[in-house]
Amino acid sequence: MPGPRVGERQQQRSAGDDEFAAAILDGLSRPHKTLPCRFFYDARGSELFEEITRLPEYYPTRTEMAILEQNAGEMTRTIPKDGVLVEFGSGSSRKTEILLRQLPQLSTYVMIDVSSTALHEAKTRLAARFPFLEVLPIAGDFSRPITLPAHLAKRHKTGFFPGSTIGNLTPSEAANLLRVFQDALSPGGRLIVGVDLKKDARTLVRAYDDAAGVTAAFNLNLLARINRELGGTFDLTAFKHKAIYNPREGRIEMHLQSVNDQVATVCGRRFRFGAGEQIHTENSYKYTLGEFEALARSTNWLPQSVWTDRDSLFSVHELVSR
Ligand code: AVJ
Repeated sequence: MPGPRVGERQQQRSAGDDEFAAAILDGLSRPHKTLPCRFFYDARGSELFEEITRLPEYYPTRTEMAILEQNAGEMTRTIPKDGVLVEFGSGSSRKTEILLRQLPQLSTYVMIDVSSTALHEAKTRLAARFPFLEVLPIAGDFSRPITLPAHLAKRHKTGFFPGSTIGNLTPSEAANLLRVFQDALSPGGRLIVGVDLKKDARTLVRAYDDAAGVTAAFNLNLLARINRELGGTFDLTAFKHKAIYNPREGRIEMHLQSVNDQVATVCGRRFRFGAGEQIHTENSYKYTLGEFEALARSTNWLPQSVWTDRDSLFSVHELVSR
């Protein structure tokens, strides 16, 4: 495959650009067009996601925060003094702070994130708030096998993976990720993981198709990003945001639907979209408590405790190594 052509408006190139271009061209070349949801989070996309977390319809963030606030003591009770907290995809580390407040003696917090800006900001804030805590940022993709610094090898490790990010993966990909975490946290690791729960389809769909149109803007920003970074020619007014609940798969799906027959160019390649044709941009899997526990057991984790809110909207699971 020829390398992506550098658009005239493109000023800077980095290693990530080629990966972005390759993934987009691959997704748009398939019979059922797809775009990977990990590319939602450029600067604008991250801003829009922050806005989503404050929407009245988007219950997961505030519900999970409340579950963490109410149960942080129990969640952290088995973490020893010289223990290590490892967060996968730490972002702003706001949820972690709830746990850290219960852990005045914790020695080390390892934060793994693709965004070095997010890592730097969070490290600065946490260093000021928790002066005795060793904060170790690791820039990278948490889904790749992770090697932690050698001095942590024998220390007890608790992984933290909130936000139901695990829901973006298919159940079999999620199982693989749980194995990657198990390897990174061994021997004797423990994992605190946030998982969105199955509930009525109406509540689910509204959380992904809000009245203010923020989720629509978030979804469409993917095309805007392709236009900005890959010299794309997508007409943003000719695609509509769709969110549906697929009960057979147990997932919310987001799509971008072409309003009419049209062509868009990306990296000098032309892609045709029929009227009504959809680009599948995200899956967000929902689990019952039992389904997630079974998934965890299939990977050798042992479900130990689970915390939910009174309306059973969201769950936080504690898994231990067996
Ligand atoms: C960050 C993956 C948990 O699936 O709820 C929010 C992303 N997409 N609204 C989710 C998202 C649309 C979110 N996660």
